[in-house]
Amino acid sequence: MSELTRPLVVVANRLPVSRGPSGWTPSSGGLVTAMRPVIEQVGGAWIGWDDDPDGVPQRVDGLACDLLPIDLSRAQVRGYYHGLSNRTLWPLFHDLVAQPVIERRWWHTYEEVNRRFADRVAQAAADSDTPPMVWVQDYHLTLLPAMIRGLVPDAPIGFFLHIPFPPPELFARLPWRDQVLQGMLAADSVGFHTPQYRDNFVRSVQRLFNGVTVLGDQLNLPDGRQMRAVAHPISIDAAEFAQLATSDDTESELAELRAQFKDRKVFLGVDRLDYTKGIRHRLQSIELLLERNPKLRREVAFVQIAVPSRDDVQEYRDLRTEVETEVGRINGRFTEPGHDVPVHYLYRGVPRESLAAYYRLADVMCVTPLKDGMNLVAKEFVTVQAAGDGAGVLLLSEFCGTSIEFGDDAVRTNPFDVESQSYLMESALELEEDDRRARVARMAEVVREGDVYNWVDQELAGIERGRSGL
Ligand code: GDG
Repeated sequence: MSELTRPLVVVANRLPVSRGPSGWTPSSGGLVTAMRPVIEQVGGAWIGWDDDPDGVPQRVDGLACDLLPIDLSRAQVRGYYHGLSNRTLWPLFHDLVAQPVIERRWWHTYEEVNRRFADRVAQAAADSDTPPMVWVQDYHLTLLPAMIRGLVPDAPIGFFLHIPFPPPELFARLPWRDQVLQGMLAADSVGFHTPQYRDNFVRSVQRLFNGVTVLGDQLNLPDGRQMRAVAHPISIDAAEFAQLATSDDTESELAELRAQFKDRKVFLGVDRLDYTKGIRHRLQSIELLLERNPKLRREVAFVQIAVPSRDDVQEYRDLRTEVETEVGRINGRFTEPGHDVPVHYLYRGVPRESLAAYYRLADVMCVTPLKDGMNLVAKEFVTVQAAGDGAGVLLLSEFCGTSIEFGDDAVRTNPFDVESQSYLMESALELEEDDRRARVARMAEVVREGDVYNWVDQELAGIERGRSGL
């Protein structure tokens, strides 16, 4: 574990807690799990937007840090979150798989909200004897490192981008490209999932600013400062998922699912309902597959778990309509009298044990985004499969960060080529069982070796190193 000598302040769009029937609990994501031991060791705070009408408690059992909420007005949420973050930056950073919307008033709100976050960091720093290490997460807060640098000059600052960084010629379309880069460059270390995103960032900096020199990971800036741009692939808590894979609850869910899908091969998709995830293209491939192979209409089932996401945004509501129309059309065309429908569509999230049971059940896991920073579903799937001695195939888009780590052990697909993708789905069913099991085991080993604890260590050590100019 990282040897931090100062308190840590994490800044993210949301706070890492959620309110359930039995009160407030830490959220279940990997980032929160991995941060827990570090925060327990050095103490600190987490700053994030909170919209709970009754407010968030200052502490929640199981998370040893102060929760410092930021409340935003409806107009701020519209401009900063739904607008600039999710309708401008999100599509632009995902290689324009949807058209970004450029709205100057959103930009002003984005600046204003980033400033609110920075002021909160400054307050937290004022309460601490030594300047804390500040670790900023993601595209909602790109301006924050520069703002914090102005308010707390001695704090080591890190920034991690959870989504891709686009090629310079796409990034250059952003009217506020200089401000975004200046914001990020003020950090001591800026982290990306892959060397390609990192290089895109560095090339954008070189294209837009004169006098920047690059030496390995280090950038020497015209004002004499040095900082680092690094590739640190995020991951999951592999041990926790391996345990979940064979828990009693998962086993009993799995037994029910196996009875439900008896004698059928199961293809699985698990995604937020987002246009970057390639769900429509996937359904089109399924349609072609069933068109070509009447026999498969009874022999396979496609389960798509589509977790509701950003349904305040028009593009996401449109996507839902398109996906549901496609599911209806496939089932309408290919359901045979007296038999079950080929596509099972769940528009909801499921509990973790059910998710693990679906991962174990799947014969082919379809992770086919058009663009995805990393994609943790793929890592969770191989981990759960391997723990259950499974032999499921991972059909994996070449346009996500995970594909770099898994190489040819996944069946790699170009999701834009829906016809080839439909043939790959077919051939996935034909791989030998021993081969499939060996591939899963190798991919799970890759995940085990680079789990989320490892990622947190790399990131925090990188910030220290960036700060000290090493
Ligand atoms: C962003 C980047 C990057 C999904 N369905 C259920 C459920 N999930 C959980 C999965 C997984 C997480 O949600 C999704 O993570 P992804 O990485 O796949 O995708 P994004 O949400 O788009 O995340 C991405 C990530 O940030 C981290 O940097 O990898 O590229 O886009 O953990 O398990 N969890 C439960 N029920 C569900 O139905 N409980």
